[in-house]
Amino acid sequence: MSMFCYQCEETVNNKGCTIQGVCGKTHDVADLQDLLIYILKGISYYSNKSRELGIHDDEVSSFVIKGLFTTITNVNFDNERLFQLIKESLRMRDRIKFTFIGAYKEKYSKDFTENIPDAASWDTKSDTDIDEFISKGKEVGVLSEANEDIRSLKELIIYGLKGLAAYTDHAFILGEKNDDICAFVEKALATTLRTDLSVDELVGVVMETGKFSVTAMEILDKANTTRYGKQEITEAFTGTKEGPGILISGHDLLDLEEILKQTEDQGINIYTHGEMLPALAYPELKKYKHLIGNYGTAWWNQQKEFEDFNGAIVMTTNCIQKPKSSYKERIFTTGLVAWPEVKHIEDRKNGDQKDFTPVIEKALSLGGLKENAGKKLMIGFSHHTVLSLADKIVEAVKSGAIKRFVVMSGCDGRHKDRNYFTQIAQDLPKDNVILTSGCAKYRYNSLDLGDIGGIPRVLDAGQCNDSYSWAVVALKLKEVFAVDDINDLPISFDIAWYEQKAVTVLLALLYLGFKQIRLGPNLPAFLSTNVLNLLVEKFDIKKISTVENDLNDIAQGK
Ligand code: SF4
Ligand code: SF3
Repeated sequence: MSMFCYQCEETVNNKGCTIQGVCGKTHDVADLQDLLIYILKGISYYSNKSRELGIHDDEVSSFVIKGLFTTITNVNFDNERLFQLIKESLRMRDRIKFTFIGAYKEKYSKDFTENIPDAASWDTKSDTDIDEFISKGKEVGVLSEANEDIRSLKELIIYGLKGLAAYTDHAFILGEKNDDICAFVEKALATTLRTDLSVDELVGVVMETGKFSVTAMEILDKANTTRYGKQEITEAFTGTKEGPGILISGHDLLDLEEILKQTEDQGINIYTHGEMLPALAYPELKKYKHLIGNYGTAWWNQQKEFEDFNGAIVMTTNCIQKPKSSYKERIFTTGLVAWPEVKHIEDRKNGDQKDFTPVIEKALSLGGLKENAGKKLMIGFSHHTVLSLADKIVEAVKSGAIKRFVVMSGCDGRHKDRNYFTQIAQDLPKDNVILTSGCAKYRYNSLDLGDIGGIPRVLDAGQCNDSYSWAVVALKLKEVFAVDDINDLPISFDIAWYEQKAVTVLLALLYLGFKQIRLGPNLPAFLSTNVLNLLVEKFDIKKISTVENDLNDIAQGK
């Protein structure tokens, strides 16, 4: 076994990637990511202790958030960047360690003598030797926890934290800071180093991860709407216009905004891809006339779609796949995304914008795209929009015109069995409304599923983090219909998962008390039999079944 990773839905045989990742992650990258997570735990050990003394360090906390985000599926595939990041993590750990040791001595007039976990004390012998890091990574990876159930719960926490960190990072970038989230992340990471915790105690941390997942989605929602306004119902164009183009993928709206500003009046058309589609519904982004529309579908189609897009491409967050030689020269990464030998647009310095000049020059040099008609996609149904239609929706529910809402949020992926979600969308009774968000929607958002009295049968709230909207809407419906239990509402869940942000969304839903969630195509490989039984017992969670069975269950209110 040269590596071990089972954090995403496409892991080999739904057990684990052991030679190299299905995602394209080499075993070296996997080991380096394992070491990075380990050092983040060590940082958190000191950070958490410092917080107990009333001290925290914002820079260290932001580093932990970015470090977690870096290890999400399909973000960073670059050994060299990870090597530098681990060295930086050791510096950050020293920094918070000295702060803590000094503060401790000052408070108690004695030295701190507690047994320090290896994650907080291990150091490199030579900081030029990547192999030393790789072999340490092998030693401290997922399987270093021998107890299968404890490992399962700890990894469930860590994967939840990764997604939560991604949302938090996006919010922080837009100026929406929240130290409570950082304090929790550090506490939870430090907890995963403990060897004395029971299953029940770890389940408690899992639930708390759900609670802070809600907070992270909430602050990101606030950050997005404060800067870009509330989403508006928008007909998104999905064709192409003649002329040079830039395609922006991923989740980072600020990157998109800066590209829009830097390309104004340059004759370049800007297109969204994958999870960037909802950007077309925000007033402060759609006001740019050269933001033309959306090109392509979900991340896993990118090799074909990017090859066909004769323009420059920018990956702002996950999910990048191995770039084909046909477009390797015209794809760029930025932020935490990295692929070896792919040009990287460096971070903002001193509050300036990123410099997207290389992307712009590349787009202008390529000759451009041809005119191509495309159909329109209806987007912009965040909680603000949906609640503004509340009277109409409540009336439709009361009259029986809408019988049920089916939340089908989440991720898309390449497995053929994900056709299940297309079939469910097609075969649901015509009085059911699909609530979606995340890239899962590409399985059905171009089908003509019609509307119910002017309410489209697919309501798209936006990116995966906008699943938050469905929680807000459900809580509103609970109030309007005066039901005691949120599970008494006519809402079913059919969630598609792939990477760790979907784990975060799932934990948020569980924290909010939603039960009978169907999840698929596979249940996470990192859930041990006992942990899965526990989730089934507590939340009645289940794997998606056949289309026929699940439609039957949905019809019976499950
Ligand atoms: Fe395998 Fe998924 Fe891990 Fe990649 S992220 S190595 S595909 S489990
Ligand atoms: Fe999609 Fe990667 Fe998860 Fe943000 S872009 S939902 S898979």
